[in-house]
Amino acid sequence: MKTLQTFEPEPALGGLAHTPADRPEPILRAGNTNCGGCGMSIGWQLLSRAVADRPVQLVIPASCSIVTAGTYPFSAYGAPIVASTFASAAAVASGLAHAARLNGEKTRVLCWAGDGGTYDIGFATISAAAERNEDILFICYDNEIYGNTGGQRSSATPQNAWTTTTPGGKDVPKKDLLGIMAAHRIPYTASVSMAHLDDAHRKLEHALATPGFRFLHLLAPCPTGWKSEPAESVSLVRMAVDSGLYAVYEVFDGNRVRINIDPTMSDSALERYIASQGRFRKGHADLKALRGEIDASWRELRARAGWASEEATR
Ligand SMILES: Cc1ncc(C[n+]2csc(CCOP(=O)(O)OP(=O)(O)O)c2C)c(N)n1
Ligand code: SF4
Ligand SMILES: [Mg+2]
Repeated sequence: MKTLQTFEPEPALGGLAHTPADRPEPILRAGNTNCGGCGMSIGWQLLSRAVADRPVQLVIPASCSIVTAGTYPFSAYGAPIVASTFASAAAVASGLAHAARLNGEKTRVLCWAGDGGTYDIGFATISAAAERNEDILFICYDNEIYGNTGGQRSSATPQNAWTTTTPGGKDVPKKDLLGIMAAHRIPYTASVSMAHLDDAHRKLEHALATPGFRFLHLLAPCPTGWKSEPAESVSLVRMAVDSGLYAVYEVFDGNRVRINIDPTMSDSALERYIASQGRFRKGHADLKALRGEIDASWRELRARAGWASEEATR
């Protein structure tokens, strides 16, 4: 049964500001329409916990996340949300951040977008807002496909993954968006694992408190698109981290790199990660080649963090 609640805009402020008293509930309310085991839903719970009673405004471009909101006058969200086009999300958020500053509000402005909206279609305004160092926290929940429209490939889709537009498996690797965002020399760039809650919470807290453009990347399993078990979403992220596939690190001002989790580089975690997802079941995943690519990317990351190449501890 749906339990969507009515969203009543605050007349004097156009519905865009709220005080802590307005949100005694999580940002994403219970009874929303997301699939079971949706990593994006888990991401919202993490964000809600970090935001706590801070006043926030959110911009969400086209994605599963904006479908989640429901139809006016209902909303599954317990915070003010602007639904934007893909291309304008970071520009809309820039405007909101400037308005908040000029009005003397303490509101934090956040963009919450999928990989399609971040890596691909919205990238121009994201890059521009990052270059201007706008006071925005941009969070990309990355389910590695265009989930909302039926599971087409994005530039975040991993190599060999089956999608509706890569029926033989994607033939090029995932784009290194974290590296690209860090190259903008923004104050804070980090990857967030939903399987490592203390680290995730610390990063969200830091990102909320830091001024300027901050970028967080959240690997967000999508049971529907990944053809995985809903109950395994958090375990899948843990496997991705343990195997070295998902590097958990942060970059300050584009140059100081800190690795947060030193993975065991477990081959069995990598095997289980691939075997647990139907999107890799077309037989194209080459584990040996994947291991080689993971090792190479870790050599590079370790060098950037100032670690000796074989250093095994934090
Ligand atoms: C310019 C434009 N092109 C295409 C669409 C159709 N569209 C809506 S949501 C979506 C997929 C979004 O993918 P992503 O950003 O990864 O979010 P997800 O659906 O996976 O949550 C697409 C292609 C659109 N709304 N606007
Ligand atoms: S399609 Fe994927 S991202 Fe979209 S609501 Fe379902 S599980 Fe979540
Ligand atoms: Mg997506």
